[in-house]
Amino acid sequence: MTHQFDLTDEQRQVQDLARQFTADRITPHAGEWDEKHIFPRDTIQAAAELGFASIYVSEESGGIGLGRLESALIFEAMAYGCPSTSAFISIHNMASWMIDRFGSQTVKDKYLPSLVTMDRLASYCLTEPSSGSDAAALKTRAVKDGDHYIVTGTKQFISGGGENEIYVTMVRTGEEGPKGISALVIEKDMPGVSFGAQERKLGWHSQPTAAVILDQVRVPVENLVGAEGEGFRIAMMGLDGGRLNIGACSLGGAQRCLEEAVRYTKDRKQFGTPIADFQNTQFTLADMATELEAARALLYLAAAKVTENAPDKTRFAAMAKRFATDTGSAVVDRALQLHGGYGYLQDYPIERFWRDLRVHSILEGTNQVMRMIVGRDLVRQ
Ligand code: FAD
Ligand code: 2MC
Repeated sequence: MTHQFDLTDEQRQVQDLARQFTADRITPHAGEWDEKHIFPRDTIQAAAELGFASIYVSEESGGIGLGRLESALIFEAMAYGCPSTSAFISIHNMASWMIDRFGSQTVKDKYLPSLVTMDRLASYCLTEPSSGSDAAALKTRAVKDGDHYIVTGTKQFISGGGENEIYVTMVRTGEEGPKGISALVIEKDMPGVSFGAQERKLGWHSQPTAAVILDQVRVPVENLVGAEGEGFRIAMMGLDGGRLNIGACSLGGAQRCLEEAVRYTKDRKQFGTPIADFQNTQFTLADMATELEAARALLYLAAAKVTENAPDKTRFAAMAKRFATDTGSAVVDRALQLHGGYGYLQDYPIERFWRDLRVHSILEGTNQVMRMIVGRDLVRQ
C-alpha cells in the first residue's frame, strides 16, 4: 500500500481474480442472458468455487471470511459484466451471512455447507405486498405449534423466487412492529410453499423474481436465525452489507459504460472529426469519471466502516447506496446519450446496463428510505 487510500496487495489480488472471472465467464455471455432471460446457474456456481458465495461468511463455516470492502470489489468487478448476476450473488451472500452470524450451530450445520458451494441458493424475504418501505409492518405470521412454527403469508418480489432452495424469511412471531419479527429458514420443498408467476421486469433479466407464498408451512423451531424478536435487527444488519454490494454493482456497471463511451466517441465521426474531440464530449466524460470516483470513494469508506462495525456504519451504508446507485444510473444515462441512437439499440451493451441499474435505486431500500435513514441519524444527534 503506497498511501492511506490505496487498496492493499491482497485486495488487488481479490479484485484481479474477480475481474478475470468476469472477463472469462460473465462478460461474453451477459447480453444473451439478458435477451433470452437465461438464469446462469452454472456460472453462479463457478463463482462459488472462488469463494464468492460466502465472501464474508466466516472461515469456520466454510466461507472465505473477507471484509466488506473486498466484497464490494468483487461485486463491482462482476457487475462490469452483468449487474443483474452480480447482484443475485450478493443476495445469496447476504442471506448466508445472516445464518452464519446469528444462527445456532444446528442451523449453520444444516444449511451453510451447501450454501458456500452454492449447491443450494438462498433468497432474502422481507418485502410483502402491503409492506415494502415500511418493512416492520410485515404480516406473515409464524405461530408456534410444539417444535414447529406454522407460517402463513406472502413475500413479494423475491429475487431467486421459485428457483432458489433456501428462503431466509422475516416473519411475525410476536407483537406489531419491529420487535415482533423473527428470521426463519424456509426450504423450497417444504409442504405449503409455492410461488407466484415470474415477474416481467424492465431489467435484471438474468435472474428470476417471484412472490413466495407460504400456506401453513411447518418450519422446525430450530430453523430460527437468532432469537425470537431479533429478526428485524438481523434483517437490517444484513441490508447494511447488501446495500454496499448493490452500490458496488452500480459502480461496476457504470465503469463499464464509461469505458464503452470513451471507446465509442473516439471511433465515431461526425462533422469530419471523432465526436471525442468535441469539448462537450470531453466535459461529459470528465464529469462521469469524476462523479464515479467520488461515489466509489464513499462506498469503499462505508464498506470499511461496516467491516469495523463502526457506530455510524448504517448511516454510511445508506449514504453510499443512495449516492452510488444514483450516480451509477446518471453515468450510464450519459454514456447512452454519447452513443446517440446506437445507445438505444440492443447491439450495444449500454441499454442493458441502463435497465439493470435502474432498479438499484429502488430495491434493498429505496433511495428515499436511504435519505430517511441518514436524515433521522443526523437529527437524532
Ligand atoms: P413502496 O414502499 O410502496 O414505495 C413507493 C414509493 O414511495 C417509493 O418511491 C418510496 O421511496 C416512497 N416512499 C415510501 N415511504 C416513504 C417515506 N416514508 N418517505 C418518502 N418516500 C416514501 N424484497 C425482498 O425482500 N427480497 C428480494 O429479494 C427483493 N428483490 C427485489 C427484486 C426486484 C427486481 C424488485 C423490483 C424489488 C425487490 N424487492 C425485494 C423489493 C424491494 O425491496 C421493494 O420494492 C422496495 O423496498 C420498495 O418497496 P415497494 O416496492 O413496496 O414500494
Ligand atoms: N442495524 C441494526 N439495527 C437496526 C438497523 C440496522 N441497520 N436498522 C434498524 N435497526 C433497529 C433499530 O435500532 C430499532 O431497534 P431499537 O428500537 O431496539 O432501537 C429497530 O431496528 C427498528 O428500527 P426503526 O425504528 O428505524 O424502524 P422503522 O420501522 O422506523 O424503519 C426502516 C426502519 C424504514 C429503515 C426499514 O423499515 C427499512 O430499511 N425499510 C426499507 C426496506 C428494505 O430495505 N427492503 C429491502 C428488501 S430486500 C431487497 O430489496 C433485495 C433485493 C434483496
